[in-house]
Parts: sequence; structure tokens; C-alpha cells
Amino acid sequence: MLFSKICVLGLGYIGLPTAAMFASRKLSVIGVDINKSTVDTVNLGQIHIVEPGLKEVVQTAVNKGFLYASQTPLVADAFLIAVPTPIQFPDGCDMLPQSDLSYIKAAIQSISLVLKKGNLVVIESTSPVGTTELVAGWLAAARPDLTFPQSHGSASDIRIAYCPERVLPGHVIKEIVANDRIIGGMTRACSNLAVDLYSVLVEGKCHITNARTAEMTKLTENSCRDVQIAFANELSIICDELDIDVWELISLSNRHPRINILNPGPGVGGHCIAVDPWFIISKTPDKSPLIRAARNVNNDKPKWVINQIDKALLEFLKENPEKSMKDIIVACYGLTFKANIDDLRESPALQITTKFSYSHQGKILVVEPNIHSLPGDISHLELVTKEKAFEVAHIHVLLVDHVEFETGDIPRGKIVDTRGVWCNSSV
Ligand code: SAJ
Repeated sequence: MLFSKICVLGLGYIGLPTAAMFASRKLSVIGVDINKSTVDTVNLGQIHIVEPGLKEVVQTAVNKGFLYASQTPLVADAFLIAVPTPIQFPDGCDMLPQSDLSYIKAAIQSISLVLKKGNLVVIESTSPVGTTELVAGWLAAARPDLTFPQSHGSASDIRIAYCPERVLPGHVIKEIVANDRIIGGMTRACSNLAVDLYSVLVEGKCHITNARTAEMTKLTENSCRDVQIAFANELSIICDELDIDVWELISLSNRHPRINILNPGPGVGGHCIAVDPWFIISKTPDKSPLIRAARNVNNDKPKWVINQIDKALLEFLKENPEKSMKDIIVACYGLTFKANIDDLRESPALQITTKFSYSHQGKILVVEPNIHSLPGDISHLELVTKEKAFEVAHIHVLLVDHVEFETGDIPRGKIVDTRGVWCNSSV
């Protein structure tokens, strides 16, 4: 085998499964994270994130000695960078968000100390176009004793490639093996070496391209989904205005052989689709009006949902003149960013519940079968079972299509259904 030891930097939602899965193929893997408690957790064979099937893979890999976590990188044959690349939103409202590459820079700095001739460096973190070239420049500056692809082409001592992760949270263990990979080497020799590495694990096809195209492929995939969801979200607002059931409309339109409209919802959440389009927009602001408009449509959807709840409150008061606003009990169903997970990051459902709780004078109940306690801003609200909420709430706001809400009865009372679970006359 060309690779016997690899180092994965960043033990988060992507890095930890990647490290553990390579270790499951009997590669010796050093998982590196700056967070001591993450390192300690992994070395105990445990995990700090929720991902079905991951715990077992980590436990086995650690117990068999193939996975070891550390706060600093060690000498290895290949280095995979899977650290966060957050977007910073500046205060001025007309300023575009900027990507923060400081975690990548710090990771590169740390591996430059142990880098040796023949090493492969792969960036997996979602990044703006041009990042791989930047990384190559940082490494060359840190290690003038080694040669790099930007100056020595295919004969370089160090090979560098960009290979984006494309796994769906909740299905990572399956998709990390099954999905095709895009391999963007800085030279053909870089790509070939990266294919050799991923072939240890990946059963999908490895498609070779250059680094810039590979970077843009990842951003394109998530921006494409964002634009498509924005179309569905815009349709839901138009249909409400025109008194049409959007679910029936989409289901009928999707009977056309070349139409496949996605599902509207309360907005787009998570740490990928709501973020990645900005990497394109901030690089090419004058050339990306459609991607930007889609981002705005999806970003504004939670506000529209809150208006719908306010409308339902007023209707309820009109129908029940003996009641006042503070008598109305509202139940919010689901807090996570999508169905059947426990991840609250960038969740529109959480945003809606939190914002609504600032204005509503009456009681708010929350039903979220995937968590045990409510997060900080809404910890004063009541976390209850679906049955309890059905029994006492006057207004029912469906925010996430968890399987628990899709089965069984539909609540009595007024319903605001953002996911088409209870109010849906599709064919
Ligand atoms: N959503 C809708 N309507 C839909 C589909 C999704 O409102 O029809 C919402 C979801 O509720 C959620 C958000 O969009 O709030 C994102 O969910 P998702 O399931 O579409 O995607 P993620 O963020 O969990 O994972 C995406 C995936 N990208 C694509 O499908 C193109 C995954 O393959 C990527 O690896 C991941 O981003 C990532 O890490 O970039």
C-alpha cells in the first residue's frame, strides 16, 4: 500500500468519520483536533457528535489501534484537512460576507513542521475558489527546503489536491464509501496520488479535474440546491396569496417528465447549503444575482412563517372573542434544521421559535423528540410530548417533518404547516 499512515486535521462532522473510516480499512490514522476534550473523547473510543453508525466505527478503530487522536500532527504519508471554513457576516448591511480561512492556515502551519518529501496534502473543507493555490503558497513559504507543484509541476516533492466532502449528514458512513469523489490535483501527479489514497476507501468513482474546478464543483452543488429550494419557497408564498395548496401544485407539476420541484419549508438550515453560496457571491458579486436572490428568499422565509403564525393568532382571537392573546397556547413541532436528526445549527425552526417567543404573550410549547433539553434562548419554554401539545395547544406550528409527526393523528385547532405534513392535498 502507498499509504500506511495518514493524518486527518479537524475531528468534526467530516474529519472524524473520514479518519475512522480510513482506520477501518487498516490504515494507521492520526486524528488531530485543537480541542483537548475532542481528542480525549476519541481516544476513549467515543464520539462528540451525532451520526448514525459512527460510534461503532470509532470504537473499533481505537480499540484495534488504527485510530489515535492528538492535538498536534505527527509525521505521516498524507494529510487531509477537514477544518471549518466559516463565513463572517460584517456589520454593515451592504457589505458581503467573507470567508474565514484562518483554521486552514493554522492547520497548514502545523503540518508544515512535519511535512516530508513524497507527502500528499488534501483539502476537504468547503472553500472559495483559489484556496488550494493559497495553501500551496503558504506551504512553500514555510518549507523552502521542499519543492511544490506551483513551481516544479509533476516533479514536486509535495503533492497537493482539493477533494471536497459531499456526504449528507445522517448518512455519512454509507455515503463516504458510496459517493463519487471529485479529485482536483494541482498537477496530474497530485490527482493520481489523491486517487490512490481515496481508492482505499471509496467505492464510487473518482473523477479527476483541476483544483479550481473541484473547489467550484462543491460550491455549485450546494448553491444549486439552495436555488431550487428557494424556488419552492417562493412558490409557497405565491400559493398562499392565491389560495392554492402548494403541495398539490408541486405534486402535479412534478408529473411532468422534466420537472422536479423540491419541497418548501420554513427556510434553509444547516452549515452547508445556507453558507456555501456566499463563497461564490463574495468572489463574483456582480456575476451572481440569481444565487444571491435565492439566498435572500430562503433567508427571509422564517420571517414569513412568523407572519403566518401572527395571522393565525388574530384569526383565533376573532373566532374566540372571550379570549385574549395571553390565553393562546402555541405549540411548535420540531427545532432541528431538518428531519430526524438532532442538529440545531443554523436551524430556521429554532430561529422561528426563538423570535416568536420574544413577541407572544401566551404560553409556547415545544415538541422535539430528538433532544432532551431546550437550548439557551428558549430554555424558559416547555418541552412536551406531541400528545400533550395536541391536547392543550390552540395553534399548532409544524416546523420539521420528523417521522413522529408524519404518523398518527392530526391536531385539532389552527395549523400552520410549513412542511406539508398535516395540510397537504397532494395527489
Ligand atoms: N430543504 C428544504 N427543502 C428540500 C430539501 C431541503 O427546505 O426539498 C432544507 C432542509 O430542511 C435543510 C436544508 O434544506 O434545512 C439543507 O438540507 P439538505 O438535506 O438539503 O442538505 P444538508 O445541508 O444536510 O447537506 C448538504 C448536501 N448537499 C447536497 O445535497 C447538494 C450534502 O451532500 C453535502 O455534503 C452537505 O450539504 C455539505 O456538507 O456540504
